[in-house]
Amino acid sequence: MKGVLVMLAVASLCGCGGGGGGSAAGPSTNNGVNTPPPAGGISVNNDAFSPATKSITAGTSLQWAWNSCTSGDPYSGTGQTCVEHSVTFDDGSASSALQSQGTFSKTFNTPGTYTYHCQVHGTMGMTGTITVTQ
Ligand SMILES: [Cu+2]
Repeated sequence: MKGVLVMLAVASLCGCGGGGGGSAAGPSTNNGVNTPPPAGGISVNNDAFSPATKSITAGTSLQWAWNSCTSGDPYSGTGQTCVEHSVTFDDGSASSALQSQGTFSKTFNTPGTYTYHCQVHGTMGMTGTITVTQ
């Protein structure tokens, strides 16, 4: 029984075009890959986390998914642009990179209230709160 071709990983959904540019604050232009958040996940939109507040039980792994690519630059109005955002925890615990697409996951094992913000837009109100209960 030969000839059974094992499907090569179709997992290469890589849109890997953009290098993500160096400047910390500027939007980066690339092919625009948005990632829908999984059920129960959080969408990283331009200037807002959605939902901004979330309650989970201890041991839950949460995923943030970047949806910051738009067909028009949200600031200048033209072009395809993906804006860089971060999920940065106020307590200094593990956080995402400053990135314009992709995902970030974190598991919360200890009950408490965890606040986070975007490095770039936190002062504009791009903040979130995770409440972890037993
Ligand atoms: Cu941001």
